[in-house]
Amino acid sequence: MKMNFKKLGVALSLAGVSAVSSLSATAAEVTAIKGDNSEFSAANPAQTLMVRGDSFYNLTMGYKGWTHHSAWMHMKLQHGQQYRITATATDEFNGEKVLHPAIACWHRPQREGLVSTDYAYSHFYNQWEDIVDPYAVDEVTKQPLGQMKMYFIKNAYDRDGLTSQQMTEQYQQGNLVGILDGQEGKVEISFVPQVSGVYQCVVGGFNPEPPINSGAAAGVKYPVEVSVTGF
Ligand SMILES: [Ca+2]
Repeated sequence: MKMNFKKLGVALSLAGVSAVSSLSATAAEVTAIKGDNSEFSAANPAQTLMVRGDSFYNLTMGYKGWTHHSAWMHMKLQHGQQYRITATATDEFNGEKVLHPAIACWHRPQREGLVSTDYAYSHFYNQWEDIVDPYAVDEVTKQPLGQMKMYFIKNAYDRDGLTSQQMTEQYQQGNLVGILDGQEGKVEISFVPQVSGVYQCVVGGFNPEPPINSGAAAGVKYPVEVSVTGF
């Protein structure tokens, strides 16, 4: 029996060493979005962003958002002010808006030791959770970038006129918020920051309808006018 306990002790301490070394070796590899990360401010509160119709909720990404087919935005917001972010698809097909825009926002503090807003955590993103990791590196250069800290605020997608409502059970539990505001192709969210600082949002398309839901048209990015009020 004693022998067995000794062996067990050795095995446990080896497991401990292995856990520590694997922890330091498993940095999150984060992906650059610098070319697709627009700054919004009082001087530049409205811009046209380009997104794929299926970028916010995509089967091939496990129903998560597709980082490089969505558009990213970042801005400095003040505690206690109310901000409204509006996304409107501008293209029409046979007189209908078939791209349903969606938005998700996070508080993303920026200071030394934290990953810049020019990086997304992965090639896919969860649309409703905090994204926190103690150790991130650039996926290409392997340069250490610091800690990833994104604290979820809220999300919404345009549900008006949406006929393709197939959603997995997980997504029907209120994690993604469908908004009916009577205007197809448009969605908006508003919130009051609890702390002043940098906030980052992603804009994408949710369950596109024909003719942009399949074939070559599904691989195209379409314009979405995005505006922020409250600066
Ligand atoms: Ca709408």
